[in-house]
Amino acid sequence: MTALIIVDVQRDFLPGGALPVPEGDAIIPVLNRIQTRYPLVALTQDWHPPDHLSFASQHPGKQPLDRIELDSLEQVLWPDHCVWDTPGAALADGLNTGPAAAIFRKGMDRRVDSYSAFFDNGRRRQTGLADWLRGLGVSEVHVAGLAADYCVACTARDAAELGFQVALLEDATRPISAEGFARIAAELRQRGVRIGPSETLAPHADDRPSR
Ligand code: VGL
Ligand code: ZN
Repeated sequence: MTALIIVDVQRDFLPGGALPVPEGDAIIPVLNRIQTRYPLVALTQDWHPPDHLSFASQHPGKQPLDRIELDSLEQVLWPDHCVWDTPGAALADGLNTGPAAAIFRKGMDRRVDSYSAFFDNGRRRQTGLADWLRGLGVSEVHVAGLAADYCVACTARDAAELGFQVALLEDATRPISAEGFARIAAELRQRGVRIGPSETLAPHADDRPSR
């Protein structure tokens, strides 16, 4: 079975939000269209405490996009974003969340960032997504959402490493940096991740198991 994982399609990552991804809103109609072609859909939410240490505001003298070392990991500093239970952390208004079976939240530990939907960046803790997918008989995952060069790429990389067949739906994601995504896309392809348009990669309606 193939699952669709929709990563971090939240208000703060859309134009006008705290950490806007250029054209981030353009993926919403695509996601709404393709979701129903999957037998299983999971959503993720970036979900930070107000004092999360990925926020530049927690490090006097630092600016967003500066890099620091955090708990012996390199950390990009971000504007305050996706603070749990605030409007900016809400799923995008236009996103149809009806078909989703579950929402996995990540980034709650103040001391470590969590780009991947599977693990924190230090790989100390799992989110439970891998076991949940396996328990439901999923062998293939398709990844979409925001941002292509951070949370979407890390989710695709970890899914491949965990043994899932992986596709990244390029028309259902947008990067913060196009150059950054080009670099990571090459690495993902080397790891066996297929990257292409949803039209060719997403299952066709008649592939769905009958109910
Ligand atoms: C993300 C930066 C910081 C993402 C989350 O969802 O790609 N990027 N937190
Ligand atoms: Zn974040």
